[in-house]
Amino acid sequence: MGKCNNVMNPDLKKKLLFNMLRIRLVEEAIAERYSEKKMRCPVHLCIGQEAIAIGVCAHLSTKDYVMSAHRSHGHYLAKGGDLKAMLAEIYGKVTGCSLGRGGSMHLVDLDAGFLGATPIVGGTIPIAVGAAFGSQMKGESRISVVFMGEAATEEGVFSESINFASLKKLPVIFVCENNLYSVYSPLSVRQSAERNNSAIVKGYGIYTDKGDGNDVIEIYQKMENAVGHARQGLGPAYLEFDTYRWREHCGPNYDNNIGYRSEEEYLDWRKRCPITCFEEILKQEKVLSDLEVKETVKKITAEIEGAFNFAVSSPFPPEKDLYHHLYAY
Ligand SMILES: Cc1ncc(C[n+]2csc(CCOP(=O)(O)OP(=O)(O)O)c2C)c(N)n1
Ligand SMILES: [Mg+2]
Repeated sequence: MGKCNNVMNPDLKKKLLFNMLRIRLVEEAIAERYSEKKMRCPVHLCIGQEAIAIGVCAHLSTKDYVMSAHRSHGHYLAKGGDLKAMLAEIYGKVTGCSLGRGGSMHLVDLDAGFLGATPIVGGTIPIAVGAAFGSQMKGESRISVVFMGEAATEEGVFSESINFASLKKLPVIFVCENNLYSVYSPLSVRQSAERNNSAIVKGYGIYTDKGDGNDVIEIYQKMENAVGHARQGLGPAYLEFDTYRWREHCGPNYDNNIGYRSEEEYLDWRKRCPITCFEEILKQEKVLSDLEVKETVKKITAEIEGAFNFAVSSPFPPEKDLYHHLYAY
């Protein structure tokens, strides 16, 4: 932190902060209510990683496409996905964004340009490349962005996808959230210490950049360059940001006690909270007051409360529709 660009419009900075805060409050509310056992699908929370979703999506319009994977709530909300429909989906209700059939790991909001998320690690990378290929063939100006965890870069489909994207100079941006772990496996048991994703991707002829995934301004600026590159027709970009998930891989709890990572490491990353650090900077710059934060929290909390009420009071899909939407003919 501390690289906050003073020439940036204060309203934009506050928007970035409050949008991160909204994701945090939504996920904390999910975590709080999860033990009621009314949300019956697994949830992969992105608490601690909110800055990447917000810094990246701030440069996208509704007509641009975004795809994600299992940890997708933040990406869906940052792209403008409907909160009520997301919560209803997690509750398995017919008003959900996938009609209650998919749960947390299958979010989609076509009106917002959120093409979808699926939990097959690496599975959405070629789909985003295909979407970008389609846009290029139709002469459309939109770009496609795919969010992935760092483990997805270990999948064969990643190499095939970046090769094809580079060959065709497709308007696609690969955004890698490197949170150091794949479930309980640290990078050290999965990748050689010499591995350098940026160098690998650069070797395919692709624009790359990397940075601090807990610094929303740095992400915003790096994405600005990547978007400029892709929108000018210069081809794909790969951005990698270091970050850390605070809670267990899957579920609402903390799991540092089980031994795959240390409490010390976790506490170190908590000190680098993307939200509180940025809030402090904005207060020091005197563009943000305690009262403004309080009022915003109140507003967001009311919105979340309303969305949970909508989800809880919505009906389940009717039994007669059980066999609908299984195959597309
Ligand atoms: C092809 C495939 N292999 C394994 C899994 C099981 N799995 C689900 S999430 C996950 C971890 C992925 O780690 P990463 O991509 O770094 O994302 P993170 O969970 O850290 O956000 C794994 C191995 C899967 N869903 N798909
Ligand atoms: Mg990871």
